Amino acid sequence: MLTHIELFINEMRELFLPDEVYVMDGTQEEAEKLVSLAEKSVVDEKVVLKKLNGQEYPNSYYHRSNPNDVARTEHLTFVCTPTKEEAGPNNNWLDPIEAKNKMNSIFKVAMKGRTMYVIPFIMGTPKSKYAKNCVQITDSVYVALSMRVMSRVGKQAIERIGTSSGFFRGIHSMGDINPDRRFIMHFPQENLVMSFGSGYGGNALLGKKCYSLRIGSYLGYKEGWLAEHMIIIGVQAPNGKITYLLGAFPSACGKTNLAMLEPVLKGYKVWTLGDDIAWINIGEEGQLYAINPEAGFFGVAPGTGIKTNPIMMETLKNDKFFPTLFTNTAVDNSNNTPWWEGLTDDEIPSDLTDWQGRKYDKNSGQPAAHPNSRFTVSIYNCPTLSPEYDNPKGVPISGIIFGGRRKSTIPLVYEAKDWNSGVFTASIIGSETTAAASGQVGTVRRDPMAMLPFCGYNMGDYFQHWLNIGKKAKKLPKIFMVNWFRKDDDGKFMWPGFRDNSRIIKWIIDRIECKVDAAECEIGLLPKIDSLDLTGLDIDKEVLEKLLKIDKNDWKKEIEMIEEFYAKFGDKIPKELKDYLLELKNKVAL
Ligand code: SAT
Ligand code: MN
Repeated sequence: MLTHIELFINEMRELFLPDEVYVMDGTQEEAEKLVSLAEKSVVDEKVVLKKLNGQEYPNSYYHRSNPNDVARTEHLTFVCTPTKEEAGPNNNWLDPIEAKNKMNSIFKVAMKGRTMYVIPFIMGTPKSKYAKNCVQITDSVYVALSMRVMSRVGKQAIERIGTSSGFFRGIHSMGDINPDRRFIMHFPQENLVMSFGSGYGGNALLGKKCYSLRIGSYLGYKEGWLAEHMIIIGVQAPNGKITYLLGAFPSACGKTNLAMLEPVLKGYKVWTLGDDIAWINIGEEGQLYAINPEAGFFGVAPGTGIKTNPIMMETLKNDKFFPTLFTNTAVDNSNNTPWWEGLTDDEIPSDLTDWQGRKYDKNSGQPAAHPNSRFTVSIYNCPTLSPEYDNPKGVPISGIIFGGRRKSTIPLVYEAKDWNSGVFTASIIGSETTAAASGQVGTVRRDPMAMLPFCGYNMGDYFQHWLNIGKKAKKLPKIFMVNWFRKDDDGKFMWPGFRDNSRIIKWIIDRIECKVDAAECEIGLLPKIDSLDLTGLDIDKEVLEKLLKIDKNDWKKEIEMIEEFYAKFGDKIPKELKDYLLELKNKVAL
């Protein structure tokens, strides 16, 4: 009898009619073989991978994508639930039968002349009961190699699946990389994603946003856990005690930098467990435990440098894992290394090839690397990787930090009074758009829990699910909101940010340990200035007061925006959250 994996492979072979089928075993030898194949393959008129300078960047290869395929395409991403209401106003919706017919017709014969790669993989550490089994099909060797970095690919996944049919199925083909025929379709009820026409991370590495967040959040809703867009860190205090925290931030808020923070405070150290996704379960003693389902970082290159994130630079230069990929950065021809804006403070190298393969002209006014150019690197390369990263139980979570980029209104940090008001706080996250995101620069976009593009079901139900987790768990983490980006009247940042953010992390830990008092205000609990560790920081008391000030007029405007946002979800917004909003409205009206 054929196993369900074999049946799936046969079905895919008949649909796609590839010239060859290759099942990945996950070994280093295999990766070397696929890399050398990619060095000889031309896709979309470009060699798929080019070797970079191995002395500077060990195991590193360069990839250039089609210029039309450089980011997630949210308008072409669908959640195909039986009813539109289940997907909610936060998702594009298509009827599942219609969506499948559409995809099956564009998939037909799409791999003729190509190899079909079968990628068995596990999201999560193999011994964990929280880990999930998956199989992805793709016709891109670049995607296959990227999956090796980002997840646990190979035989162990096949063994774990055995004869069961209960694994995630991800079906991907590059097609002709035509943005008019590019679709990323999710079928949460069937544990299935179909993706066509893009090789970009979030569209094509189906274990990442598609499975670990959109499908994962739906599974969590059904099974009583949470799939979140969060970093996981362990903060070690001078006494050696490690406190595990989660952090959720919309894009362009320094999430990856926080995951690898080098605290300015003496004796503190941050251990990295994840920079993007956390799966949170109710574990021992009713406490929340988190695992990072991923095995690598798919990070934005521009802005990553020795000053902003030295740990990531070390990660990229580490030779532990094969391979590391750079996509759509520029290349410095003088030494065959990847280059991007913000890598160094020095002058721009004189002989650069830009991300589109052209000789770079410094005076063009354009960046040499694409603003969303990326590196794909194993988490095992990270020098601050927590020894607990592979713990099958995950790590016990004591605090959750939410944040956004706001020039006003939101104080530097505050604590929610309890779980439910924390859920409210997370549900109202807003962030100003930066040049890196599409749309108008500087407008506030609501992004609850930083999950708006990634929640695979109705966000109103998702809020209720968060409240329910609070009822089920016995020992809940404290919830905090931070805003590193407040500006003064001259438009200057008031808080130094970066490594100094460790001062706020310390306050958060002190609150978790009930070591310091806080001051109650309309929105929650604020630090008393003398309970912040400001050793070695030159900052005026007035500035700190402003950073921690609640301006009722700002909040009146904020509440109007929140009401507008909540209204989109109609009756689905839980009563608890509506009540909090009303209570807050009354408080700031006084
Ligand atoms: O590929 S990801 O979706 O993880 C990165 C992004 O575009 O946000
Ligand atoms: Mn992300």
